[in-house]
Amino acid sequence: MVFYRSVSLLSKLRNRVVQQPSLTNSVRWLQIQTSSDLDLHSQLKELIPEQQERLKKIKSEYGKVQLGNISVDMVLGGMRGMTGLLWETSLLDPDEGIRFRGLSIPECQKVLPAAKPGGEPLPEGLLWLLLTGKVPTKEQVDALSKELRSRATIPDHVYKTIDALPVTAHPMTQFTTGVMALQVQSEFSKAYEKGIHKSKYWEPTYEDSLSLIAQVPAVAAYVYRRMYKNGERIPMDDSLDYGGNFAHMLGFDGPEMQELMRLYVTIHSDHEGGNVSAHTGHLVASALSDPYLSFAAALNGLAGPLHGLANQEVLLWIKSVVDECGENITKDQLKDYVWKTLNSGKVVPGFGHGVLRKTDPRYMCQREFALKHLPDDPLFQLVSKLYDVVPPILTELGKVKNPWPNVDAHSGVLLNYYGLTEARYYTVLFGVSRAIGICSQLIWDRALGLPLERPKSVTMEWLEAHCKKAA
Ligand code: NMX
Ligand code: MLT
Repeated sequence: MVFYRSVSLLSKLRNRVVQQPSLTNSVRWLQIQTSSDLDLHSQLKELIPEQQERLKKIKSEYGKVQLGNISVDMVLGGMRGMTGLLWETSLLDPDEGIRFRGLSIPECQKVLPAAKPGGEPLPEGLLWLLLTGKVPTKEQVDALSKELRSRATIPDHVYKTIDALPVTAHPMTQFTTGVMALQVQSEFSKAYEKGIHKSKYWEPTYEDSLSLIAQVPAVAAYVYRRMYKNGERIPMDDSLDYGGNFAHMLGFDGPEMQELMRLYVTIHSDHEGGNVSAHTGHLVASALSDPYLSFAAALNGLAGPLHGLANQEVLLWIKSVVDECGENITKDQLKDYVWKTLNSGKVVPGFGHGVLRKTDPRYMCQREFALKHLPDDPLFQLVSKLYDVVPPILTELGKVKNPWPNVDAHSGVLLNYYGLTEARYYTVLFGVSRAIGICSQLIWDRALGLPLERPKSVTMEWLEAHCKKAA
């Protein structure tokens, strides 16, 4: 059934490609596969030479084509708008939002296999899509779920390493420490020590990446259980998929929470290459640091309040609104609270974006989930009121480029509704999800032989002298 629905949507997508040439490059890959191609590794092996040739051709034919001019504003403004990275797995449009290998979130919800008819996409399906550019069948996704389960055992030293930290340490510190402890098993670093040929780098990177993706939910769940549930670990359930198992190991077995986790992990996985976590992972990996080292570095960027920590900040902020004004706060009271936040020199968490200029589609699909499953929840209603109240205020400030909500504005109230109320933990969930996007691209980084990243920096003195000369 999922298969036939997918075929019909794919044919609609292909028709659209004819009308929108900009989509051609990513969607041209889309195929429905036969259920006999169950092995992801051999699929990749087949795809890599073709993509290596493609990159070679781009370099030789278009190497000198200009992609834009770099202005002083860009250098001083956090490199906004400066195209400087190759990132194959997803592309962000400022107005339309993210596309994973050419597919928008609503399209992924339609074509990626689900745990139940009409359900949310399975993150393993997204991993397959990101790695191969192809929409997997349910059989392929089931095979990948099984493979991830087979790689998910956590060595005992990882728990002991986390246990060495105070239980009050921030969950992101504990999680990243666990990821660093996993690094001792890196196949890539062992192979490099033995002198592996560069043409083979992608193979141990693939091994490390799949193992890392398989293991992060159990490490993350341990951090949660250690901090909030007396350290009682819940073993994996072999009958469950990736997202369902993650919810289960955290201690949530309700079917709606499992569906939420599948959606959550899918939509947080990848957001093209320039965001702080993805860019950090990519940069560190460009030194041929293995996937564990690179992903741990990415997590440290995700732990910042302007990036992934914003999901924690949003729920804490919403709870502070409720503490001060109650759940039935009026829009006028809410406006006053927003101004109070801004006037105290803080940002309104969950609003704004470095690239997006409209409401984040990841916000919208979480809103749809809430409308379906928890329309009467008071905190969801508060989030809806914020959607009306905050954008005009941020617009009035006159400097905010995007007044609309981002992904983090919504996730907390959904998790809170199902009993995952500990806001300080939320960024860890984001981190688990981001392993899928960052590691998928890392495999391609090594397969395509992408070089060490090393942009040029300049001093203010250099800028002054250069600009005077140019004036
Ligand atoms: N509340 C208050 N001020 C804001 C906000 C906001 N939500 N968003 C932007 N501004 C300010 C920003 O601080 C800057 O002020 P100043 O010139 O005084 O330094 C000015 O508006 C211009 O910033 P922009 O160019 O609009 O945004 P930028 O690309 O620099 O930053 C964010 C993007 C996401 C860091 C920023 O919008 C923000 O701080 N948002 C709140 C935190 C947040 O939700 N982060 C999560 C992003 C998504 N994620 O998961 O990573
Ligand atoms: C992300 O998902 O990484 C955030 O939306 C931030 C970004 O894209 O810059």
